[in-house]
Amino acid sequence: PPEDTVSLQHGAHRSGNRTDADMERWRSHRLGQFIHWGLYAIPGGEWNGKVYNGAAEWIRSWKEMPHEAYDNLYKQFNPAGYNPQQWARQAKDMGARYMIITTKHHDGFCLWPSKYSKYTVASTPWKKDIIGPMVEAYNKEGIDVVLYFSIIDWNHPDWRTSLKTKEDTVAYGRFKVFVKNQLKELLTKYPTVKGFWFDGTWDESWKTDGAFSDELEQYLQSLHPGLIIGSRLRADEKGARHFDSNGRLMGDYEQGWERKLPEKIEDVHHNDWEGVMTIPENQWGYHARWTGHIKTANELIEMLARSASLGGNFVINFGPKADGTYRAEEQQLAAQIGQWMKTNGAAIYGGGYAGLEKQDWGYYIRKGNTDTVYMVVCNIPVSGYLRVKIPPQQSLQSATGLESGQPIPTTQTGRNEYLLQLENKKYDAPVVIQLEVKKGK
Ligand code: JFZ
Repeated sequence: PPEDTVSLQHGAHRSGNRTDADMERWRSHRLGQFIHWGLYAIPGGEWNGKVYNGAAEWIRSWKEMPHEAYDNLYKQFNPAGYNPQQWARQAKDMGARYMIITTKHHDGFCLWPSKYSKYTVASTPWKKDIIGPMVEAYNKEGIDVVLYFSIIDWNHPDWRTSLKTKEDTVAYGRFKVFVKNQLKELLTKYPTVKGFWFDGTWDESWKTDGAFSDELEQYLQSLHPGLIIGSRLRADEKGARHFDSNGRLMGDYEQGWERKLPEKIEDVHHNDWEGVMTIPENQWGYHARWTGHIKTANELIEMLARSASLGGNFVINFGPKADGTYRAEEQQLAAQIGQWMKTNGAAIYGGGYAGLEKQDWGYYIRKGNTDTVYMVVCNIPVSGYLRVKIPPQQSLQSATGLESGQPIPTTQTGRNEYLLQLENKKYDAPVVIQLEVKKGK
């Protein structure tokens, strides 16, 4: 850890990762599902016959769409196909161990009937709570729920991006009370949730009030011991975000990996972290017309393996349609990933950094603190040989195909280097090999 050079009251309050059972559990999940669902699913990236090229959930900020038109969309919110049990089953079948749901995105629309706002599901033709049945259904499948909450609130009259006048400061003071009330309300209504996923914390108004972000974090964790909150909520009193002015991580894990992932362990300093990923290049909410590159199941599986190999969780985003059903592409990807996870999930769940030198064929993942190390082979060499380098004082005891259960032919070529020979056939998904690597000879 870096030397502290700045004296801070609202910087990091902990050094190193949390070691309690709630955090251990979160850390073992490795695969999560993100869901962006809200009023933006109704236009689905199109307005008045024109296509918005930005992220669908940002359409309200598009000059072509009048705010008034957006702000009346709630009158159409009536997702007849909303089936939380089916959503949860799909997530379970994909292999997700936790999920994150947008309770309120930047537009301010609440998917729960908040008593602090009129702009909620209660005012829509649907009338009913969306969040409660979702939490229940996912929990029934054994999936933990984390609540996404945007600090940016385009609907609230007291929300400000910056505080220029005395009136701004007074209004923002009221806004902070509102935020605190809504968060307490969510924890009270849905007591089984495991964490908050904060977003929209980059405005001047928020960044320059590090003390409030600190107090809020401590307040929420006092209401709900074990609650997990990523670094995105926090700023210190100097305005440094995620990492305080001494370079120490604030919050329970590094939450800056958005549509990008670390490449090496130094990028994450052995901190807990989580990466969130869209299936198209940059769409979170439902967009009727996906364009550009759409990730395949194998790409997402590779990203998942990379994340686990660097000690992080990987979260795949879904944007359900306004009627509460999923587009076919998302259903298919979830099923394909689930099929792979069924056979190979042992390499992912509870996996972490292995401490072995990275090779071009893919990723090493160590099972907890054990001698078991998995190789997730994503790039199959034309030679069929996979190089494995074991540090001195350690020895390779065995190499077994995870799916086949068969030993992998192994030749020692150097002092502690081996070539593992893959069966010569066509592979249509990453292959996993289980190694036993013992300390001592
Ligand atoms: C935010 C939202 O604006 C977006 O709509 C979506 O909800 C996403 C998950 O979060 O977008 C971000 C947040 C963080 C970064 C970039 C976009 N970032 O850290 O680079």
